[in-house]
Amino acid sequence: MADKRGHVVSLRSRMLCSLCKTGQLILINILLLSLSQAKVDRPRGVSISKSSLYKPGDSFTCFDNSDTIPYSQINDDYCDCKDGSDEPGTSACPNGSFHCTNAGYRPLTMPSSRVNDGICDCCDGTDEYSGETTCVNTCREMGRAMREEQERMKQLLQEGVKIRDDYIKQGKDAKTEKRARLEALEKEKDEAEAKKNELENIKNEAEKPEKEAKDAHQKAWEEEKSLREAEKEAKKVEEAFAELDSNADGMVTWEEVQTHSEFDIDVNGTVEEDEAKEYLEDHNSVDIKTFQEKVWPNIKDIIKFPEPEKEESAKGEATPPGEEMEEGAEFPEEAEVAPSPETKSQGGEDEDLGDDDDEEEEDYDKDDEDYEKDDEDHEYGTDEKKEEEEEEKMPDYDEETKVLIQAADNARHEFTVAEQKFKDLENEMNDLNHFLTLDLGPDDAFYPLKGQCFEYTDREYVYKLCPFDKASQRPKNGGSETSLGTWGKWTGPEENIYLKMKYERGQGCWNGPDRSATITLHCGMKNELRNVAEPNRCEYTFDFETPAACTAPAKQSEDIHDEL
Ligand code: MAN
Repeated sequence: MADKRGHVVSLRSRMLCSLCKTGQLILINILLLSLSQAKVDRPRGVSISKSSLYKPGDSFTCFDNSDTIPYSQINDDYCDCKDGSDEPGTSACPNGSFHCTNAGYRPLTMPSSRVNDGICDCCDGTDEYSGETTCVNTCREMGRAMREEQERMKQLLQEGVKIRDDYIKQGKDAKTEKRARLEALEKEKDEAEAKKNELENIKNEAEKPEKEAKDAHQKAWEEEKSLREAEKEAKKVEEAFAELDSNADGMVTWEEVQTHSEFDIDVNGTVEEDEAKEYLEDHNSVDIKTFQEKVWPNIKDIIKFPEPEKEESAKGEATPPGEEMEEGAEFPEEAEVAPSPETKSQGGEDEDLGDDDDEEEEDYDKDDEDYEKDDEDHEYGTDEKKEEEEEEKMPDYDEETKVLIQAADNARHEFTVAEQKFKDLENEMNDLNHFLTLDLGPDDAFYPLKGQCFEYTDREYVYKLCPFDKASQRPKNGGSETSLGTWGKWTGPEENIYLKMKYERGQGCWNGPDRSATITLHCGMKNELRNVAEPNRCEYTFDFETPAACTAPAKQSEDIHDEL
C-alpha cells in the first residue's frame, strides 16, 4: 500500500515536474515573445499601442483609408495619407503626430511638424534625430522627480482623506445629535404650547377685573377733574365779574367795560360804547348770571387782570425802584395780564399818542426785560407748575385695585415667560430643521466649515467666505462690506456637483447683475481661501482649499502610463 502510494506520489511528482517544465518553457516563450515584441522595429514616431498597424513587409493602409502604400513609403518624408498616418516620424504631413516613448517619464504625442525643428520636445530626444541638434535624455531625472512629487501628493491626499473622514464623523455626529434634539423639542413644544395657552387664559381672566377697576378709577378721576375745572371756571367768572364791576354794585355796565383797554376792538386807543356793548351782547348792564352765560364766553380769552405786582414787592423781590412802572406797563401785553388801573391811568394817554419811535424803543426795552422776566418766571413759576401738574395727575389706585393690578401683573409675567419659552423652542426647531435640510456635501463632509469664515486679501479688497452662509468683499483700507451673495447651491459639473458652490443675490451691481460668487473647491490640508478673481464685473470666483474636498486618491494619482 505504502509502496503503491509511494509510486503514485513519484508518478504524480514526475508528471508535475514535466508540467512544471512545460510551464517554464511557456513562460520563457512568453518572455522572449514580449521581448521580441518590445524590440519590434516599429516605425519612428509610432506608439507601442499603434505598432500593430504598421506591419513590416505588408502594405500600409492609411488610418482614414485614404490610400494604401507599400511599407517602404512609411516615413519616407513624403505625405501619402491625408491624415498623415504614413509619416509619424517626419514633418512631411502637416497633420501628422509624432509619439515619443520617453521611457522613464511620460510618453508624449505631439504634432510631427515639431520633428527635427531644433527644439528638444521629447525628454528622450527622439524627436531630434537629424543630427543637427543633440538632445540629452532627461527622462530618468524627470521621471524620478515626477514620481517623488506624485508620492508626496499621494501622502498629502491620504492625509487629507483622513481629515475628511474625521469631518464626516463630525457631520454624522452633529446630525444625529440635532435629530435627537429636534425630537425632544417636538415633545417639549407641545407641552410649552399647552402651558402658554393655559397661562394666557389665566392672564385674560385676571385682566378683566383689573380693567374694570382701573376704568372705574379713571372715570371717577375724570369726573372729579371736570368738577374741579367747573369750580375753577366759576371762580374765574366771579373774579372777572368783580374786576369789571368796579363800583361793586352787582352789575357790570358797558361804561365799566370801557375801562379795560383790551376791549378796544379797532385798536384806536378808546373802547367805544358799541365796542363795550358788543362784549355785553348789546346789554347796557348784566348781572352775574347773564355775565356767566352770555358775556364770559366772549371775554374769557381777552380779559386782563391786574398784575399781582404788590405781592411781588411784598415778597421783597430785588426789583430796582423806578423800574416797576415800566415793567407794569409792558408786562401784561406779553404775559396776557391786564394792566393795573394805576399803570393804565399813568401810561394810557401816552399809549394813545402811538408814537412809532416810542414803540420801537419800548419793543427794544421789552426784549431785555422779557429776558429777565423769563428768568423770574422760571424761579417762581416752577412751584406753581409743579402744583398744577400734581393736580392734573390721577391719584393712586385704591388698595383693592392695586391688588387686582398686582394679580394681573403676575399673570402677565407668567404668560410672557411661557410665551417666550415657546418662541425660543420654535426658533431652535427652525434652526435645527434648516440645518438638517442643508446639503453639506457627500456624507456631510463639509459640516465643520459651517459656522466658520475665511478671508483672502488682494491688492484692493478683503474677501470673506462663510461657507453655507455668505460671501462678501470690503475695501482693504476701510469701508463698508459689500455682499457678494448668500448660500445658494452646489454647482459643480454633473459628475461631481460638489466641486463648486454658488453664492447668489448679492448687492446689485450698478448697471449690472446682482453680485454673485462661485467657489471652486480643491483638496488641501487646511481650510484656506487661496485666490479670488472677478473675471466678469460683479461675478467673482474663489478658490478654496479644504480637506473636505480630498476624495478618491487612486483616481487623482493615476497618471503613470503603461510605457514607463
Ligand atoms: C465695487 C466692487 C467691484 C465691482 C464694482 C462694480 O467697486 O464691488 O468689485 O467691480 O463695484 O461697480
